[in-house]
Amino acid sequence: MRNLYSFVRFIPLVLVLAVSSRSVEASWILLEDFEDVTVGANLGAANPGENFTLNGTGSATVEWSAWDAANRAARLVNPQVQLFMPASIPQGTTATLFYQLYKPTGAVNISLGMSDDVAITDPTQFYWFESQLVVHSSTDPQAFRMRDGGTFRTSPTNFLPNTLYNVWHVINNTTDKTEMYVQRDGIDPAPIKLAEGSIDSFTFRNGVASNNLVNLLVMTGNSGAGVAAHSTAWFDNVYLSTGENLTNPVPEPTTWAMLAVALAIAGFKLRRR
Ligand SMILES: [Ca+2]
Ligand SMILES: [Ca+2]
Ligand SMILES: [Ca+2]
Ligand SMILES: [Ca+2]
Repeated sequence: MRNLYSFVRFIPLVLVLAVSSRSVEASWILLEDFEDVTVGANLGAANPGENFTLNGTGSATVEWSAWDAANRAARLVNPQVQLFMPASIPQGTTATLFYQLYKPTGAVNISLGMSDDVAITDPTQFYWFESQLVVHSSTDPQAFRMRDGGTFRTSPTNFLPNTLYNVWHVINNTTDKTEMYVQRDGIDPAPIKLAEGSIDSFTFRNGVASNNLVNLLVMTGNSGAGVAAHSTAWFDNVYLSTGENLTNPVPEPTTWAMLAVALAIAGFKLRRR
């Protein structure tokens, strides 16, 4: 009883340390952070720890990330990667898709978003997308582009190399439109809304339909002139939230560090009794 009491006494300390850092909104659901996947493993090959299906002729593996040597992330190497996993945004609802995106120096061709197709097959085609953020220009720096029905919109905001980005798609599956935001992690004070001029809301790639979005979809290609056949792009920390949610769901390392310190103190005090 005495041990239990002494442990319970430290719970307020743990809580204070936890909330003193960024609080994570409860509405986020983690789809994948790759932390439970073996480093070097191929994604999509019925790999324990993730739910992706992999098509195409490129490689997609889990590696220690280029921006944080203690973090695992997906590394996609062209010529052609098509990865998808179940993620649900029912017809008539709004949800927010979050992920982190990174590339080394050099032009890439990568698209991320959501599909209404259950069975996604031909990795040379991009018509599987509904909500779609694209980086595929041949010059570096590369602009973020937003698929808007049958056309691409171009943002003045660039996808800079060697920089970790937080990305949000606010997806309205009533109007079948997406609003997109990016933020350089630890640099931009707030998410930047992607727009071409006054156009900042983008119709699903195949137009309006009364159906559910059912898959998260990530694709690379080498179709853009200047995009190296073996260019590399990374993504990580895929989350989904109901409604519009522009908070950052990724736990800050300091949160876990402080929690660990608090629990260690509590455990040490327990052992001394
Ligand atoms: Ca990770
Ligand atoms: Ca996992
Ligand atoms: Ca479709
Ligand atoms: Ca719809």
